[in-house]
Amino acid sequence: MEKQDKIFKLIKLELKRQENNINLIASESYANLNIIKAQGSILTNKYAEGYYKKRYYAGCKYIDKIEKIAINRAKKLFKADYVNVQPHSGSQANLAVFNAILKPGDTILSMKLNHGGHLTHGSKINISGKIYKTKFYNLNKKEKIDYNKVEYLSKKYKPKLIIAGFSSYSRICNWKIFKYIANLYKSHLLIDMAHIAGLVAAKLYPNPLKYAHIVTSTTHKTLSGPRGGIILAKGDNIKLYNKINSSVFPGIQGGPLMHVIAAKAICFKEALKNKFKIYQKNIIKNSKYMAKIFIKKKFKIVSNGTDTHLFLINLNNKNITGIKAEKKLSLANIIINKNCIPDDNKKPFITSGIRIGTTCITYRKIKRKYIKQITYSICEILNNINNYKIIKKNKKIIKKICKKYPIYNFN
Ligand code: DSN
Repeated sequence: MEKQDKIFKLIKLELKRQENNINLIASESYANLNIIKAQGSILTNKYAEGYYKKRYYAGCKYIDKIEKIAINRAKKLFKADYVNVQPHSGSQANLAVFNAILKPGDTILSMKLNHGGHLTHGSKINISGKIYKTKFYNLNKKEKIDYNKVEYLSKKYKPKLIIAGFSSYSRICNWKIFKYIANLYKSHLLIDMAHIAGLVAAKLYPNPLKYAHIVTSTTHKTLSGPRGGIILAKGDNIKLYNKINSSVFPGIQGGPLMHVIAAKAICFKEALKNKFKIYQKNIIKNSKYMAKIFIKKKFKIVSNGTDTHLFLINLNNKNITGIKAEKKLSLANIIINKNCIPDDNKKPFITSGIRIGTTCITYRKIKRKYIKQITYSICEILNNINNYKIIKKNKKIIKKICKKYPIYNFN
């Protein structure tokens, strides 16, 4: 008998790791088994470059149907008039939009990376910052978006594109103001809702489709689908939508990943259900609850709280770096990520903060008393960062909670 590829052994070990750890990474989620089934299906065999009924390959009869269903479900879910489900990731979705509406050297205005923005929004170390000029707005002293600065920079630099959206901002963003500023200075407005797409789908965060010319997203964060990207818009700007379609293919991508598009379709259907709304509501409830405990225990929360699935802890008053916190917590099976805080004086690989997200613990339906325990464990470890006895004690507690709340219930 042929020996099984060791990759399968590693997948099993990764499953065990996921089951035995409390995951508080704000950009991750667990996809349900139907999504995983579609993503692991024979659809991976099929080339389908092009779009519905206009493909560069034969044999796309069922592929066309699948992509159409995915698009229609996404339209219904987000109240969109235009959807492209082909971007392989959120980064590809953003790049496709830039490629459709900007010329090299044009100016983008976006949120500063260490104030909560994203690499693909014009950072120097990303292709977006190499092709386009970028100006950055920031948070104000209260650690909320400085809309005056957005206006000031828009007036000064007349950016061709303004980007709203973030990967570590915990508050409700006022899309209306962004729209007002974009209209005033004749900029395109792109809203990247990757982190909050699930909350938007559940109507718990203002829908950016009403305000932006174009919206991009991933499908695997709060939305809890397969890894991938989407582009959406509202209105009848067919010229713009055609430009975006050609920018995705043949502009920056080749064949769409049809197994992922099928999984996206399943995810959109799930997100239309009432139980998804309850799930998203609980994500926010749990996030607010944890943030409150941290504040009570004298931890400093950036923006002084949260309206969403995530929040940042500024560890400067505890004299710990983000990387140290990340490492020590992971020894107790608690997985978080180090994260820059506004105007961090430490490098992104060290950082002065950590980011906490509650999508995964909510998916596991972990009860409040255990969420309290997880938060207490984090506080105890961070307050006794070099005490291995405390780490060991909490690891036991965390493993028990994980066992009580399995993710997949495989046997
Ligand atoms: N890397 C993701 C995050 O962690 O927020 C965004 O792409």
